[in-house]
Amino acid sequence: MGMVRTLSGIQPTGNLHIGNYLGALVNWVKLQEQYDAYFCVVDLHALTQRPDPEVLRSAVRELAIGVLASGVDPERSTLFVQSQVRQHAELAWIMMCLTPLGDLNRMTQFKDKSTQQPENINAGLFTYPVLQTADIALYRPEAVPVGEDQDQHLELARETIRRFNFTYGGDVFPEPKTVKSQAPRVMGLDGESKMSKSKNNEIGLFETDEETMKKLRGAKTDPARERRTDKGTPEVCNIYSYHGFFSTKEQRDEVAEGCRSASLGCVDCKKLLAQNMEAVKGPIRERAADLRSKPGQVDEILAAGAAKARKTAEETMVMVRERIGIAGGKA
Ligand code: AQP
Repeated sequence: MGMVRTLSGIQPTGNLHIGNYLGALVNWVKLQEQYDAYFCVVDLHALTQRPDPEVLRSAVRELAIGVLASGVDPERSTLFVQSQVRQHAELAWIMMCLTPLGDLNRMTQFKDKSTQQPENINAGLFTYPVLQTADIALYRPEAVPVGEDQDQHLELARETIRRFNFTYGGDVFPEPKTVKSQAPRVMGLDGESKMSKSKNNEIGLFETDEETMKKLRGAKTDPARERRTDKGTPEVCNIYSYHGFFSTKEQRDEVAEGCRSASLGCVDCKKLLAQNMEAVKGPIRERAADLRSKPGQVDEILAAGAAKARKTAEETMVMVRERIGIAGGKA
């Protein structure tokens, strides 16, 4: 029996941050060991922000480099760019005809994005979750790893997939279950919203430790610690939550104790964090630099990934077209 399939995507909308790394990439690297894994750079989704074409082209490449440098292995996983597989757009239209407007009206990400880009509230922003449904359905995965921010979209995808199976009699699509990572919602440096490429609250995966420390200096901590001698509560401090991902148990205990007793100042707490983050980010940055020096190799990986993805996607589309009665099915 073949391996169970998984699929996930990531948007080329800016620099990768530690929220993407902890919430998605760490999980992808683990999943590729047990699953037939498809990972996709979703450039069609990025069009909702109307990026400059050159900026988009280089963001796609940079993102692919970041994914590879984080440990996604092209020998084990299929890494590809969404726009290189035309079937995504085809299935999106079919899924759109199965998605009630009312369901899309409930999507909170649309409301957030409309506030973020009030001058460009385009239809793509509204139908974004339907393209995401198509991205998933096309590969018929049983498991989809995402952060908490994508829960609502995943639920919508499952409902639409159920509706397709019910309407067209079938077993074309399995219902994908959500796979949560160890860090489903990494908060931004503001401590108020999730870390996000577009919110200017992120720690970049490729940043040096000096750059990270500079950002950490201004980051929100426990508001009770106004002065160096104030005692704090680590559980309410965003910086302490980052220690949870990057520091050892022993270090975390020391930080917690130092915060409660005020024997450790916020600056030293942040320095330790920056140092531990660097131990993770440094090797990733080096691998990324190496990949940047070999653009041909990255192109080859993406071309091979797209060829494999197209084959799987077309197998699905032949079944779909046949079921719904349009040209290009087996019948
Ligand atoms: N803060 C986060 N904590 C945990 N997981 C996160 N993810 C994103 N932010 C966090 C997960 O990363 C994967 C890829 O995300 P994406 O870039 O495709 O989508 P996004 O959620 O739109 O990411 P951003 O950074 O917030 O981008 P913008 O600002 O462009 O919208 C997903 O699995 C996501 O859950």
